[in-house]
Amino acid sequence: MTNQDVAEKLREVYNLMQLAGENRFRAIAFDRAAQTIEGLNDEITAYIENDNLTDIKGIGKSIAEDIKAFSATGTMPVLEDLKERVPKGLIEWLNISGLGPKNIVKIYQKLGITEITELKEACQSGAVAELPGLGQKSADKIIKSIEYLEKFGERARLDQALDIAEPYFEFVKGLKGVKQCEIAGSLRRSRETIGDIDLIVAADSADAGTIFDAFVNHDLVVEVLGRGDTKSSVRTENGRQVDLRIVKPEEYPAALMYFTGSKEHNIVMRQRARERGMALNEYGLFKLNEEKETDFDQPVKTGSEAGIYSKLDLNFIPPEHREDRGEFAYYAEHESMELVSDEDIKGVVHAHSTYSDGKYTIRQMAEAYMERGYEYLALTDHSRTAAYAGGLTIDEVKKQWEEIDQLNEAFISEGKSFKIFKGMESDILSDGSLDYPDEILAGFDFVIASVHSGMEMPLEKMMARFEAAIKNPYTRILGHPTGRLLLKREESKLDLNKLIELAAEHSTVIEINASPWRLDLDWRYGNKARETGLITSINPDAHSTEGIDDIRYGVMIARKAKFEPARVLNTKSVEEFEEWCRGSIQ
Ligand code: DGT
Ligand code: CA
Ligand code: CA
Ligand code: ZN
Repeated sequence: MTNQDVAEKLREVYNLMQLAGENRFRAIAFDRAAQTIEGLNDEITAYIENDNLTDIKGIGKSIAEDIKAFSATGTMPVLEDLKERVPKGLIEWLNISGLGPKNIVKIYQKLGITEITELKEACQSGAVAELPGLGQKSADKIIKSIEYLEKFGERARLDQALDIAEPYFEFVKGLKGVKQCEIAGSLRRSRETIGDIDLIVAADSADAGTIFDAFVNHDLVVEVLGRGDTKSSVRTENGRQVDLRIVKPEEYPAALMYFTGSKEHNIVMRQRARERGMALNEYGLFKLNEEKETDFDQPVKTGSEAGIYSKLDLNFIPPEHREDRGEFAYYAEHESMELVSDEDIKGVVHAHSTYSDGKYTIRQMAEAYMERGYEYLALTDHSRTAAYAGGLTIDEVKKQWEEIDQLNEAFISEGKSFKIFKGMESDILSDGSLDYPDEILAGFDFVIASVHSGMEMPLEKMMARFEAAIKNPYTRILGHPTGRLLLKREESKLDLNKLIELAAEHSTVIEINASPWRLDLDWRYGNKARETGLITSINPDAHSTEGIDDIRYGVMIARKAKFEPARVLNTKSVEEFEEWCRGSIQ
């Protein structure tokens, strides 16, 4: 039973409670508990064994009992009870934007339908429009949302969201009357998936109309979802919703902070404000009056986000750390945290060539990296068991080594200072062994060990498999540890806290796979990684020359996971990387 398993169960309770019309605060307690458990640095099972679950912030007696029941029986009485009361199909309705739990229950009770397809029909037939408090407009909105869900799903990957947000941001920034503009929301926080895109603009209200006109008429827009005095929403070509909010210049810092989130971060900020006799909301920071209410006539001068943090006895918290995962304790004490950035990355680790499933030759890949200013390419084609990906036989490995030697010599004679390293992405076989005999493994400069098959093993077997791989002295890096494909394929069952401990103990690097499909090691384990001194490597897993540019997404996630340059392998210079390969430095 992993922390993730427990969190998912608690969230299921939360969703069902909303539909069952349970007390809202009781429901939210389950959501908060799920969030806390996802962020734990230790295994929940240890708390169960020691019978001290209630030591965890936000876990009360009753939820502790539920967790214990889940651990003992695989379910919880509260969940079973809810499942009997709430029809299964309704849970999916929560994904329909503009349809809250109250209306879901109303439609279900009056019309007796539970499937999304039935709901769409009921909206089309006029049955939903006749219900009190709903109407034709609501029904049309529901239809649109269902069609949108059918087509695009709820969330987008980071790269898809940036592809829309960046051109939009550049466009809005240049409009007349825009004094300040920023991308807010989950995208500013560098989350790995994005619901909708939030833009915040500071402008005088006299200019808002023309700014909104330009916004809703932009080329990327396929549908205008709403147009108001302070907010407009559009749907774009790739299905993403973009919200634009225009605020008064003096409200901008607080609005930017509010709409950057996260919700959990905002809640703590508001508490801190109250503890200091102030109120924080999306309009600003204000003094409290004698009745302890927000006194809008007494704004506290802040000037910027940093100014707000400072009034609440905090140093500036970078957006990527605003998740209520330890940032308050840290930034109360420290002015800043050193974080890796794009410029720190010196070399490219984890790339494929035509020897396995890459699109380009080794030389073409090397030249593309050289052009981008990198010092080295640590090439890692697939190993022989990965036949579907053109894994290399022992003869092919030897041939590749020869070619790399020749290329490195050629670079020297061409006066290019660039080096290719002989790496391998070896499959971790189901028993945890690597894919070649030791005498071949010894010939590589380094080996990345990755799981590519048997990803649905039970937790214990999977952990034993990884443990064997980590303990193999030829393994220097673990590749994409969870095997997930975001919004497409689930993660393998893994105890990641334990895996990080093991890897750190054996000086094994765990990569952050920078492909926007993967982005694991997940940033949620950043605190654990920091605590154990784990080293990562920001690896594009490039199968083409364009794939290299994915490094950017990996850097975003590494920053969110609190990695400083010294704990990122590929910030090493070519000489340092050579030494690392020889095993003389960690
Ligand atoms: P997303 O769009 O699902 O990827 O995630 P966000 O974080 O961008 O969420 P979104 O777009 O619903 O709202 C943007 C920010 O606005 C969010 O991060 C925090 C703030 N916010 C929205 N609703 C609430 C709320 O009910 N309470 C608080 N405290 N903040 C909220
Ligand atoms: Ca958003
Ligand atoms: Ca939004
Ligand atoms: Zn791989």
